[in-house]
Amino acid sequence: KRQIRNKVRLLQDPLPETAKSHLLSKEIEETTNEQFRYALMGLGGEGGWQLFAEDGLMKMYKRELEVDGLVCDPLKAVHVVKGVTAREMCYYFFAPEVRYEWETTLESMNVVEVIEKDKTLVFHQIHKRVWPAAQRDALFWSHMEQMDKECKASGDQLGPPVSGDLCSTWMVCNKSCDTPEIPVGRCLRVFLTVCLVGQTYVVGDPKSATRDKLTTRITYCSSINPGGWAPASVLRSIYKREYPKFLKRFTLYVKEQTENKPILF
Ligand code: 18C
Repeated sequence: KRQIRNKVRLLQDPLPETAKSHLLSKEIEETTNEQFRYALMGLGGEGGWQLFAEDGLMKMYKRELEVDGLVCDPLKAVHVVKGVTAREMCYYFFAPEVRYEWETTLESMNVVEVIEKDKTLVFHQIHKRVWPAAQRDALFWSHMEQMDKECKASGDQLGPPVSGDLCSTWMVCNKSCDTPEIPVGRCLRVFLTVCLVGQTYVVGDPKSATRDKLTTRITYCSSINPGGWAPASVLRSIYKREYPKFLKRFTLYVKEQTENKPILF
């Protein structure tokens, strides 16, 4: 009898916010911590990372990987951006209000669940179609968190040396999920694991710092399974064009948005 009552409750009433957050919270915490360690891991050794794009301080690496004949090359990119903080970078990467302003692959984007306001959301996105492949959509949770505690434990630093002391670390982690149920329609659903880690270095006292004293080191990692047929050559050329375009556009966008605003540490 209780089982039936529970079923009725699940079908008729939305779960309270805390209960919903509980269902995914373990996966979110574990994936976020795992992606954080993965992001800060070096690029040398047996990882097999190949540099495929470079522009000033931005460097992008990939590993060639095919799963069931589909190109799923993992990507790791590092960049150094002056005048912005890690928290600002993460805020603009996470916030649905501004996504259309920097994300050029979008056709539509909706927040389909609020797990925790301003911290953990579930997004459904439909991306622009690339001929001759089918259009893609993505359903994923996105979680933003300050990572300072763990940062102290890691000695790894990717990219060129920067001046100042490390004073704050933030990250956003995005990962595909299968709830709430959103029909795929005519799209093929991609499976993604993406993270953006920012580490802010400050010269002098952070309390009195001006933007010229700030540098943020960014590490962006992405692993996308296209979820169905797509020609390898088309995919690799999209990859080569879209990732550098995204990171350059996004970092420039955050610089422009923040330059006349108070610093958000
Ligand atoms: O991380 C980024 N954005 C976040 C917020 O949107 C989020 C999104 C992840 C992107 C999912 C990619 C979905 C497929 C995209 C289709 C390609 C559209 C190209 C349109 C060109 C006009 O984490 C920034 C993401 C930067 C995206 C770079 C492109 C990734 C290419 C991956 C290819 C896999 C999809 C297969 C498409 C098949 C086409 C032949």
